[in-house]
Amino acid sequence: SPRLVLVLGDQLSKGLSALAKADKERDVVVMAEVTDETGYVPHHPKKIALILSAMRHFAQELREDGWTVDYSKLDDAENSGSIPGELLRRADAHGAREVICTRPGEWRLIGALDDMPLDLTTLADDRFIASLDEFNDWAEGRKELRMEYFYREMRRKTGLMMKDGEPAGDKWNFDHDNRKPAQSDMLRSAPMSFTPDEITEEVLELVERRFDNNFGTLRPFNFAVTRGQALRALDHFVKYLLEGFGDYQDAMLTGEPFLNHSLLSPYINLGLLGPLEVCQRVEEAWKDGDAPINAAEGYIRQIIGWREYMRGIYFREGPDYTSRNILRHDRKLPWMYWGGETKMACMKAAIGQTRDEGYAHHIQRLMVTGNFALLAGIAPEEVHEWYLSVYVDAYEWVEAPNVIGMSQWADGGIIASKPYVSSGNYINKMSDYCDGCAYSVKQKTGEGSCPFNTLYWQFLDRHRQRFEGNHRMGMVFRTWDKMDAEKRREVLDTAEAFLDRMDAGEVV
Ligand code: FAD
Ligand code: DLZ
Ligand code: SF4
Repeated sequence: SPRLVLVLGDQLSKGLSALAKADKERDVVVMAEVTDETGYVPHHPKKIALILSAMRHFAQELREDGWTVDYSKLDDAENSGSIPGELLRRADAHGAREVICTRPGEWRLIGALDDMPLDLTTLADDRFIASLDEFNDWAEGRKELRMEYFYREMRRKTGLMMKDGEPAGDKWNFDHDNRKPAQSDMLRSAPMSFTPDEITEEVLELVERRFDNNFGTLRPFNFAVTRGQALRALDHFVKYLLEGFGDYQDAMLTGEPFLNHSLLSPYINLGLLGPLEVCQRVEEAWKDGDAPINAAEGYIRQIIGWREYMRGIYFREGPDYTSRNILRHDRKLPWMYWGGETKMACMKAAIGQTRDEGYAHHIQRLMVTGNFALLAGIAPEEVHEWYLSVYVDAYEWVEAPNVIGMSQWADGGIIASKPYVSSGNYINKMSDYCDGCAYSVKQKTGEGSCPFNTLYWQFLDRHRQRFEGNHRMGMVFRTWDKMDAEKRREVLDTAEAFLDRMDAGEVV
C-alpha cells in the first residue's frame, strides 16, 4: 500500500525532505485546505488567499511532475476540517498506515500529528541554513544568545561575502550606514505585482465568501503564487530596489508602505524561494557592482542571521514560549489595532497599510505598533495573536520570537538585551508621520503631547527595578531622575490619563 506524504501550506518546495524521501510511483501526496488552519487566528484575507492559491498551484505542478496528489479544498463536502483528520480519511481510502512529513513550523501542529493513530515519520525541515542541532550546539553553554555572533557563524558556513575567511570589506556589519530617513521619491520602483489567474480568482471568491469578517482588505490581490513568479519578484527587487535597501531600511514615509523593502518574506516562508538562493542572488549583485556593500550585507544578515536565529530560538524555547509574560502586562489590545480610529498618525499609517496590504516593514512592526503595545502594557499573548493574524508572512516559528522576544521583551531578554522602547523622538527622526499628527512630538507632557513621550517614561518608571541595573539603560534613568519632581508627576499623570481614555474606548 502507498505511504502518505504530507505537504503543508508553508512547505511548497519541490526539494522538501518529505518529498525527497517518497516514491513518486507508489506514494500519495496529501495536501489539505482545512478550517483548523484557516481559523486558529483570524488571518488576514490576503494571507489566506496567498496560501490557498499557492497550495493549489503547487499541487498542479506536482501532478505535472508525475505525483499522485490527494488535494482537499476547503469547501469539499467530506473535508474533516483538520490536517490529522484529512490524513486519516486518505489513509482509510488507500489502506495506508504510514505518513511521511517534514516537521511543521508550529508546536500546535507538531503535537496534533504526534497524536494521530498512524505511523508517522517526521523529517527535519532542511530548507534552513542551520539545522536545529547546529543552532543548539551554538547556543549551548552561552550566557547570552546574541544574534551577531550566530550570524558570523552563518557567514562562515555559507561563505557569503567572505574573502579568505574574513568578511568582505573587513567588517561583519555595516549597520551604522543604514539609518537614513527617506525622502519621497517618485522614481522608486514599486514591488512586482501579478495579475490573478483563474485558480487565484476562484480562491479569492472563496475567501470573500468565507472570511469576509476578518480584519484586512482582500482586493486588489497581486502576490506571486508560484515559484516562477516569486523568482521574478526576487529579480525585480535585486534590479531596482536592493541598491537603496541599506540606506533606507529603517525609514518610514506616509503613503509609501514598501520603500526599498523586498516583500520576499511571504515567498521565502511559504517555501517558494530558498533563503540561500535569495542571498546568493544578492551577493552576485554586489559582486557585479550593482549594489553597495552596506545594502548587500544588511540584506543577507536579515536572512542568514535574524531569520535563522529566530527559528532556532522558537524551537529551543519550547511550546510555552508564546505564553511568556515576564513583565506581567495584562491590558487588552485596543480596538485601533483592528482598524478602530486613532489620532496617532504613526499608528494609523502602520495599521492602515497592514489592513490594506497585510504588510508593514520591520521598523513599523517594531518601533510603532510593537513599541506602543509594550509601552502601554498590552498582554503579550494578545499582541502575539494580532501579529500572527495580520501579516501575510506570519507563521508562529518566526512571528513568536519576533513578537514575544524581540518586540515585547516577554521572554525576559533571551533575544533583546534591552527592551525596544522609544519616545516619539525616534519615530519623528525616522519618518514624516509626526508632521500630520494630531499630537505634538515636541511637546513632552500635558494635553496634546505625543503619547509615546509620556508612556515611555511611565514604562521605565513602572519597571525601574528590573531595568535600572542594565548597563545600557542607566543613562535614561539618570535623565529621568534629573527632571524635577513636578515635571515627572505631570508626565506620569498625562500617561495615566491617556491609558484611562484608551481603556474606556475613547478615540486616542
Ligand atoms: P526586508 O526588509 O526586505 O528583509 C529581508 C528579509 O529578511 C525578509 O524577507 C525576511 O525573510 C528576513 N528578515 C528580516 N528581519 C527579520 C526578522 N526579524 N526575523 C526573521 N526574518 C527577518 N517576519 C516574518 O517573516 N514573519 C513574521 O511573522 C514576522 N513578524 C514580526 C513581528 C515583529 C514585531 C517584528 C519586529 C518583526 C517581524 N518579522 C516577521 C520580521 C520582519 O519585520 C519581516 O521579515 C519583514 O518586515 C518582511 O518584509 P520584507 O520581506 O519586505 O523584508
Ligand atoms: C496558515 C495556513 C492557512 C491559513 N491555511 C492552511 C491550510 O489550509 N492548509 C495547510 O496545510 N496549511 C495552512 N496554513 C499553514 C499552516 O498553518 C502552517 O503549516 C503551520 O502554521 C506551521 O507553520
Ligand atoms: Fe506618532 Fe507621536 Fe509622531 Fe503622532 S507625534 S506621529 S503619535 S510619534
